[in-house]
Amino acid sequence: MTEIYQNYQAFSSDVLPKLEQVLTTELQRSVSNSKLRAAMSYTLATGGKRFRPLLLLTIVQIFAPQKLSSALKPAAALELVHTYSLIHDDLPAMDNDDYRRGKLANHKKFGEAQAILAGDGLLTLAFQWLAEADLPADIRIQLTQRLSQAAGPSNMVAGQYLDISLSEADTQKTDFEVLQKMERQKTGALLNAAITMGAIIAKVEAPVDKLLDQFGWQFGSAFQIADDIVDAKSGQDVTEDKQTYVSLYGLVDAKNKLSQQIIAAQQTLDQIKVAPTDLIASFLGFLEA
Ligand code: GRG
Repeated sequence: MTEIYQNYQAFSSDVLPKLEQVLTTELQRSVSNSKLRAAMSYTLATGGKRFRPLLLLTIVQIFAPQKLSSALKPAAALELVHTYSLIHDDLPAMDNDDYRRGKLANHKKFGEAQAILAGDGLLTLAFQWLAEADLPADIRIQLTQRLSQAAGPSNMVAGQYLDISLSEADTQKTDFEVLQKMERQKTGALLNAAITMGAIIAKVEAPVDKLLDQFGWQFGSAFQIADDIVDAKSGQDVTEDKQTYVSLYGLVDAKNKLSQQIIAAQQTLDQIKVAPTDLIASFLGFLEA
């Protein structure tokens, strides 16, 4: 029987253990080298919020709850890509961070070459899991297209490339458009993919699919501003030459921008009349500063 959830809390506490189960058992099944598997599962298991898979599963729950169990593997694939990006982002050649989520970064725990390979393994495995998902072939092709487009050289990789170029450039301030493009590619695209992959699985039709796509970008933008505000409040990234919404506008204006983005995203959801969107609107609550 398909569950009807009263609120986001009830939904996530039911679905999260199922997602964790898929991540653990599928990783065990897919990676035979136990040392490589340990390096891959280390960052996967160290306290991520699982935002992206939860977004995907929430969309499926709203529009096609009977497909929730077959959406678990694509949702897990999304978390693999996110985890790879964090491992590679922490490397000395990139952001050079020794810690992630309060624990040693992957390369500090396992060594640099091992961390590169753990990231490579996670990224590649994500597409294996998409190909293996218990979904029709046309849906699996669409999911593959969407995830590779979001994670690859037209979005996340390009965003990271631009970020590194900006950090290395000897200029004072990045202008707003460049910062927005970088963050849209680097962070927004994968969050948008979480929502639109959910819509693909649930076979959401026009015009609602377009509204969800729009919501995905708005959510991604709000997420990034919220992340910059959290970093600034905790003293991270403010002394470096890194450009963020806070370094560009100051804390007060960044908070105003965040509020505007949250309102715009909620207005997009309000246009979706075919299904109640409260579960997905709950995600906006997590971003409020
Ligand atoms: C290496 C190609 C490549 C890309 C890396 C995503 C990314 C690009 C870098 C991460 C840098 C960063 C901290 C960006 C800000 C937004 C972001 C992705 C925050 C972390 O996401 P959360 O809050 O993380 O969902 P958890 O820890 O909950 O999984």
